[in-house]
Amino acid sequence: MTSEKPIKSGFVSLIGNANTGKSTLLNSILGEKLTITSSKPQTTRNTIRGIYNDDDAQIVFIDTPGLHQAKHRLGDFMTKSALRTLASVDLILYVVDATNDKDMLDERVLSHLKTLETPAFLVVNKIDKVADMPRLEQYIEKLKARHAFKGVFAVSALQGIHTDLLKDDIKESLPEGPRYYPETMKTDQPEKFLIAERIREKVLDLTQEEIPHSVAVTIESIERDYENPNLLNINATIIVERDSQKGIIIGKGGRMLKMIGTRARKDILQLLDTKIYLEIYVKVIKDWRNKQIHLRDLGYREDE
Ligand SMILES: Nc1nc2c(ncn2[C@@H]2O[C@H](COP(=O)(O)OP(=O)(O)OP(=O)(O)O)[C@@H](O)[C@H]2O)c(=O)[nH]1
Ligand SMILES: [Mg+2]
Repeated sequence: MTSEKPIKSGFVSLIGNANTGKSTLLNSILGEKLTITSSKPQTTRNTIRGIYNDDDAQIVFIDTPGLHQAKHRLGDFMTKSALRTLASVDLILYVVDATNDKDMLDERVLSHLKTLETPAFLVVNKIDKVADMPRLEQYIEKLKARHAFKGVFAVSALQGIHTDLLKDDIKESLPEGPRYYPETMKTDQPEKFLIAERIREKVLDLTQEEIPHSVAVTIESIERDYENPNLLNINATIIVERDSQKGIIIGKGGRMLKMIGTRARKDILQLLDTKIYLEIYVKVIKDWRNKQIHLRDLGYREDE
């Protein structure tokens, strides 16, 4: 072994209600887009590790699905897997939306935090959108009275306000330890997952109402092109729950699917830094969100 100087390292879980900006915050601290984000609630469905490295620290962030009242087995899986991460991490970042009063004082989360020994930072996000600062300060006082947070931060994940400060304090709070992952590794997720998520993000951006929640994406194959080794051929499938949804995803004359494909291709090109050819199919699996067997096949596994 080399005589490396000791570093700070540990695991940090991001939890909070849907849409509070957990994934945006993670991407901001990592300095690049790892997890997808959207204005629709319940964007993140799996727990995803994002690994931050510098000379004197390694922080393994765990982005989790937003907590919500589950109406489907999928939702149930999402909330359970988010909460399961909490007992075994070094630090919890409880992310709340400064512009949403209901979100700010969520009794369920606060009482759950009390049952844990894991220290927690309160992260009040989206301060760029707050008009009435004194009112926000009052809320923060109320929250502080409800739980002994180890730190309290008012940030904007989107604009990078105070996120460096938060990162430094996270580092400070971690124990000395090893690098759990190689320095070059950015996530525990395979490339296929990251690609599928980029496609799902475009569906979330372009569709409304129940469609975003009814969609899953799988990658059937990724192959280097025989004739052009700089090109990757990617075959993906968008899965929906009903025939009518299939119609919406394809759109008039295939226009919607084309738009999804064009936007996803641009994004995946950045992710992989190589040219790609993207072929997307659309398939109906009736009521997949409520069927254990489909949830497993689509990567929403209880045991992971
Ligand atoms: N104005 C503002 N918007 C933000 C900020 N952070 C996140 N957002 C927006 O809030 C929305 C939700 O962000 P996400 O990062 O997807 O939220 P999340 O908590 O991961 O959501 P789930 O995965 O559904 O639980 C997106 O439209 C973001 O652009 C912020 O600091 N300021
Ligand atoms: Mg998210």
